[in-house]
Amino acid sequence: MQRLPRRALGTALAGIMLLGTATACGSDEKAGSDDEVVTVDITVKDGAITPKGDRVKVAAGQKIDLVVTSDTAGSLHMHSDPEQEFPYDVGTETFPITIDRPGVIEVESHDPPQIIVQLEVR
Ligand SMILES: [Cu+2]
Repeated sequence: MQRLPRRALGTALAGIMLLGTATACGSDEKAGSDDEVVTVDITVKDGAITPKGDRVKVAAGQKIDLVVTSDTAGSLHMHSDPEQEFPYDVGTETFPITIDRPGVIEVESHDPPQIIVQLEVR
């Protein structure tokens, strides 16, 4: 007659332990800032480009999306090593880039001549 209650208690304890394990797993989420993508929005409209030389801080190796929305075709020029050019068309285009070395990298336009953003890489 005593065996039945003991089994019931064992089952109840096992159930609590399973619940504890599930909760621990569910709360194990990481938020790493270096894994985040930095988005730089660039607008070309009526011959004017914005931003006009803003500094954007990024980490070396961080993913950066240059998102260009333009009403005319043109190209961006990035003064990295090697230099890179990003031709864009009318509409919105995304250029994913990463910069491995610390320093200040300028993204500019040559027509009209203008520094758009300075990527401060640390
Ligand atoms: Cu240039």
